[in-house]
Amino acid sequence: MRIGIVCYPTYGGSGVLATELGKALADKGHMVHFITYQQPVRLNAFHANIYYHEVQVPTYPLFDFPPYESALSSTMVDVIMNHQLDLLHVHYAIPHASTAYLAKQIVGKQGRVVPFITTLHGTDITLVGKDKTYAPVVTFSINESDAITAVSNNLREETYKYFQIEKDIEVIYNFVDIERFKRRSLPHFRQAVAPNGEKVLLHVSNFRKVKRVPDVIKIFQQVRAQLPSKLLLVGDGPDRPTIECMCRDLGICDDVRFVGKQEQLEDIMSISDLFVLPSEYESFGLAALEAMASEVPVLSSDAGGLPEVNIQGVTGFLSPVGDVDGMARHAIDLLSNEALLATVRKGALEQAQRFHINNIVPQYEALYERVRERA
Ligand code: GMT
Repeated sequence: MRIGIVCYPTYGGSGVLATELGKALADKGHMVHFITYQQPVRLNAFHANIYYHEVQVPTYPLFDFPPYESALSSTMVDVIMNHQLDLLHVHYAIPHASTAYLAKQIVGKQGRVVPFITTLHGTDITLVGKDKTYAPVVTFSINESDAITAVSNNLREETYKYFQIEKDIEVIYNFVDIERFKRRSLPHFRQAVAPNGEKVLLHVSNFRKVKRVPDVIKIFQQVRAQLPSKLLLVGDGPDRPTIECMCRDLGICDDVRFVGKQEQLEDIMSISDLFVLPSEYESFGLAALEAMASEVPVLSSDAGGLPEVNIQGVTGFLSPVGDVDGMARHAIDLLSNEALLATVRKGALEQAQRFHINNIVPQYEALYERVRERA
């Protein structure tokens, strides 16, 4: 098939998932055309079946807000017509679903039928999408999609709760490349991060409010008081200055490393003992799944779709949002009990296998076939 993938090219989960999906589809022989405003972070090597089309947004003094959506729709039209796309798969509803709808109408006038699939990822529904400024367009464009998928049952339910959706939303879980995230022994790296055999806690996010990064610091402070430990913070975002201040105020800067937007996440996960994700909401928690594939247990909140991924006592531990003391207690119990740690690490890997890329990508391919037949 000739598939157009539209996503955010950034470090966030939806862009990562879309890029990994495109790469997997290309490996299976499909021709994949990425349409984004920047090269996606994980699209970092040549592949004969992958094409990249950058959306150019010309500016003009009249525009306080350059019309990105128009530029994106026009690029979609151009790629559909010139590369004979069979379908578009857009990730994150805003604004990708409405721009795909417009592109579909335009090519329809030229006699081409190109269905589009919208995959809902999380904040496009639970945070931004339900804001009344966007809600009418989001509702309309989701309903106009030829198929809709959500990355967890929780996100599916949230979508029906907040929007008048008239169509079926299929759940296709996020996936992980188990081979890529297979835990490896990296003694020199581990030694550099934790020279005295400290436990290594890890958090990966975009440092937005929804991630509750201050809770990560509070949990770490309690763990560190009981067990020699280090904290690695991967990613960047608006809460970082607050977090840095917190670390200084608590006098724990020597044990906390901000490592920025790292691409070699699998190496960092390979030297970690516990992944911490105390989010206010998480439709799925892709980074937690990647950690589990690296045999890293997950300490998370029980918000949103996290209980579908992280299983209490099996793959890690869950606590109510904001229960920092409970999370710290779980972390200390786990990290101070080698036998329990070994069992939970095994449980994490087994659970990650359920989300194996080889199980999930065929679900998208089957959906593409059904949508094409119906078009
Ligand atoms: O985590 C973020 O806020 C980024 C966001 C995105 O769209 O890039 O992530 C969402 O999509 C991911 C991939 O499906 C999910 O794993 C994340 O749980 C989800 N984030 C939220 O729901 C907050």
